[in-house]
Amino acid sequence: MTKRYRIGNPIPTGAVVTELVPAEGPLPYFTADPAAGTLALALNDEDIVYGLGETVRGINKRGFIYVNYNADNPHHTELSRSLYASQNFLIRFRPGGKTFGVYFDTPGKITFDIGFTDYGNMLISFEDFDADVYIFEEDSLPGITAALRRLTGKSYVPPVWAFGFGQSRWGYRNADDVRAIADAYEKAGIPLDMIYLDIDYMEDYKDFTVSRERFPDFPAFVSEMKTRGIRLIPIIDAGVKAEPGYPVFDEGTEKGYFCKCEDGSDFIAAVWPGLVRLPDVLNDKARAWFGDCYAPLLDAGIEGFWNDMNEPALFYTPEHLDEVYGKIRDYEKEELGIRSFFGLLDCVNGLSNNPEDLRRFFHSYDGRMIRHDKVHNLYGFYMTRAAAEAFARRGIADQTMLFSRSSFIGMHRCSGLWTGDNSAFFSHILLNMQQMASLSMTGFLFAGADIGGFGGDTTGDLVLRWTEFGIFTPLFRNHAAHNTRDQEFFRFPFTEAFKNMTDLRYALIPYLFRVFTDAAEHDGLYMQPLSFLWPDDPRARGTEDQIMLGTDLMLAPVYTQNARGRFVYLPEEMKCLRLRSISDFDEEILPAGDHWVRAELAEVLIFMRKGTKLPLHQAGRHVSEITDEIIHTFCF
Ligand code: MIG
Repeated sequence: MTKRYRIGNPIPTGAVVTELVPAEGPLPYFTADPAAGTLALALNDEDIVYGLGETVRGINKRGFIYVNYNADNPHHTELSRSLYASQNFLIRFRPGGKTFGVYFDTPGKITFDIGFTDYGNMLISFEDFDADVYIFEEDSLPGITAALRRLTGKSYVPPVWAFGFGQSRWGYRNADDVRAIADAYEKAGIPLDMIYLDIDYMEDYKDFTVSRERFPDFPAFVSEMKTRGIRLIPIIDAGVKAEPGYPVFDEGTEKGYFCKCEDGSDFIAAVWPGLVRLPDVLNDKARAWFGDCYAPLLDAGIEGFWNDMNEPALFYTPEHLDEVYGKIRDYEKEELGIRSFFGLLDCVNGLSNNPEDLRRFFHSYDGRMIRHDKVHNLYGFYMTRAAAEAFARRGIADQTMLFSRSSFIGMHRCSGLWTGDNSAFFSHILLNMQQMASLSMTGFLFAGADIGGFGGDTTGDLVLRWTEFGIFTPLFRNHAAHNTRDQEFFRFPFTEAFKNMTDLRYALIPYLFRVFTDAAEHDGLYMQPLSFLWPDDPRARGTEDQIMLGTDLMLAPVYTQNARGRFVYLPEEMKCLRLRSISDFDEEILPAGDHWVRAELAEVLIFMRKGTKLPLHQAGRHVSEITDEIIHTFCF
């Protein structure tokens, strides 16, 4: 059963699709302190807290403090409280007791102190104490996540080719760079369905433009690549370059579709294109207009997009820059002591993504002008919704792949996400796995991380180990930042192993896509923690580095360097597959309990539950070449 309780007068978010009449009586479970703007919940020794989607740390969120306030955080570590997404959903899992879920429907900042200050207490603080609070009471953990989905809508299903492998890199500059990548993959015999175009494809970083110099005949190039079985996936940024004569800027300005300052003038910020305006995607008309701006790229044959910088990320605002210059001049007047040196450093470092800047602009939303920080967490969702709605108007929503960096519950209906700028850390393989579980809980099934790591110089073994997990994530993309070491699969001495893993992915796509569409259709999970299936097994409840794919397979990725295997806990008897390729593997039935399982660098582990059939299909170098023919079926 799901009940709604209203606190104050929340600004609508668009997350909920099933309207419920607010329940009578006080909010259960929590102790509210309206003066402090907090809700408190006691946690006992056994309690586990799940949810929050894309956040750092474990699947069990207990013991840390998270701030849901979407943030561009390219250097995130275990200490980062905010990432690109806000999924305000939690489950208090009380083994043997009353378990419930809760969703806080409000577009502003929320702080979740989940036993960080006091391990026995969860304290949720709202910047504005206005929210619709939904309480889910069901008799299982998957029942609770299904109830969230009934409230907020079914999950997005991309076209099947979106399950193919995509190669990306910030640094492919022109058509020849892209051709060279396609050639190298072809030569290595590694399947490839997509090459991503990062910001350098644009003319001066202007959204919806393509550089004529670097892509002389773009539509012809799109179709040339398509003939080779490869789709080009361009990036779209939130900021629109301020340049008279650029139609998107001119039209948006003329129609008043950009975010405004308090005095009614257009808000100005700076991102890659230099000075930009932000489309007011929260406004229905502006959103329809911005969505229609994708048309020229669709007309050129593009069938998929990734939306970036939509927290929104702001390098600086001219207004704040002036203040900083002023302060620097003040510092200049005195002799620079160590204190003032750090003051100076802070004030310069505070230029980007400054919280003050988020209070400088307004949206025309819900029939009034609303200051951005009050609805901050909605921006990425609504930018992406702009595109999805435009695709729906064209009748191509189900043929178009769409995913976004920033997100909020509700966006799961029309788009997927990637988890933003991770790093070439082995620990980020583990983070990827843990985030996948939490994201599935909140309805985001089409998700994945930058395989190999976005920031930093990766190593070949890291890319391979990460790929051995990535072949199971719906979004399967290798991506890296500019000025980092090349990390395409063909760059490393063990190219063969990458080919084998990617071939395995393709042979598994029919199975994986079926698990995915089943989860989407029945409000289930694509990946889930072991406790969702074995809630009464204390060892399964504590397992943070193994994950269920659907309900029948268990994954236990290797996420430490130089490991030649790992410990695995089996809640029941399972069949362990150790695969080097689609035709080279061994199988072993293992009893319930603890095992050290060998997994050499080029080997991936899959554990099957009893009664499972896992088919490998005849595949090729593209998703379109996968046939109904089954080359092998693993059975247990
Ligand atoms: O300021 O477009 O997360 O995937 O390669 C960085 C360049 C902007 C951030 C994205 C990343 C992308 C990069 N972008």
